[in-house]
Amino acid sequence: MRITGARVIVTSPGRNFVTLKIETDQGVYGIGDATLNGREKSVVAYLEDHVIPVLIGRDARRIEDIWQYLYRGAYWRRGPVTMRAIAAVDVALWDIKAKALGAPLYDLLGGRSRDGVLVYGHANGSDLEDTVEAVGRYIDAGYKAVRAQSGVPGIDLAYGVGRGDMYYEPADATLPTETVWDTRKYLRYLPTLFEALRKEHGFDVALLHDGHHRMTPREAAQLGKSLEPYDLFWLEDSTPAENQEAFRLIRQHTTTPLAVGEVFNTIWDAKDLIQEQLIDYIRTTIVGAGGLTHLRRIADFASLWSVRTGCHGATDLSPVTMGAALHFDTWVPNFGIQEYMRHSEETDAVFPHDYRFDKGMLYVGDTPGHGVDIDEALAAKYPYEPRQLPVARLEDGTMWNW
Ligand code: GCO
Ligand code: MG
Repeated sequence: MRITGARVIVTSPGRNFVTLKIETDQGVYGIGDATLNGREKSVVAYLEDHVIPVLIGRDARRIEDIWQYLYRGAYWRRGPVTMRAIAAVDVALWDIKAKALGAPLYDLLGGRSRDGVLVYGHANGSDLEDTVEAVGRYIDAGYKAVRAQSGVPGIDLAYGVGRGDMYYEPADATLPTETVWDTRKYLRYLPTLFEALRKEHGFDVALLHDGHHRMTPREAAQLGKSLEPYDLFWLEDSTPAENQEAFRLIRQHTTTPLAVGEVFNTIWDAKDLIQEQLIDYIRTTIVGAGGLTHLRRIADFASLWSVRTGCHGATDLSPVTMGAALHFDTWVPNFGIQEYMRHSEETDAVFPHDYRFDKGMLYVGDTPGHGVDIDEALAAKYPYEPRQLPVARLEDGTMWNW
């Protein structure tokens, strides 16, 4: 089965998405997501200039060999741009193989390990009361797990807050929005938020929180400790993880479960975190970490150390990644949870898909492949719109982590 063509489709039905479509001489095609939020065009160029030319004529069934060719052959390894381009090719090829065999993708991975996939939604509020209500709306909508982000008293504009409920979108402007940050205010406030959440909603619902790389390891340890009475499902990205050892300090001081990895690209970013059992959940996902071929490797390695998966699933990952991730989640033995931010209706229409939400779970259907397609005529009606992610500064103007 020869690859006869490959094209990049950029569309912006509410937000930007980059999609790779690979065609074969047997009429079967596959699609993969290559979206890198705020840096979309760099992946488009990488695919068009350096990847597509070497794909033409190759045997589409040789997924592993093509992965190794693109990874080793580039010489310049890893990085978000390279690994997203490889992910797009990899997912499109898995899609093709599964379609050609007439099987849903999870069957090629090893078959179903579960009926449905536990997901968590994003509740955002501008203050404590607002956030307690927002979490309530998710519980009413059937969610069993909810991530709670809240405005912090005394901080004007912080991450993930008060910009719409179900359709939160951080890439909100042509040039980066500047947000303000103060960790001491946040550390004082957050336990009061989770105390109120547990008081109002009880302990059955799983609650999660994202620190978005804002704390030092010591501060993260303090936060984890102060949240212990509220039984979090996880505390995510409490500190940056370029230095994997940083998590040792956090781990020594708290039993709050730790999750990290949405910005990781390969197993090398997570190796020490996993094998030293410094985290509980690994957040790498298909589009971020080189596709199913590499994510599967990370998950298998993680399973040796009782680390479970918790794939990134924000709206900047297209429905193509969501569909492929759900097939992965349906199979992976050490599954933890899947992030699920609903896409807009415009996005859903451009990417018809075979997955559905019911009572806090997502279910994939039995359509051959990963079950997500692209309506190219509709996609063409939404031209690219430059958008960038925000940045954060401390109150004195110092640049901080976002
Ligand atoms: C999450 C993330 C996102 C990111 C976004 C960046 O946990 O879902 O932190 O909200 O900020 O994916 O593009
Ligand atoms: Mg996050």
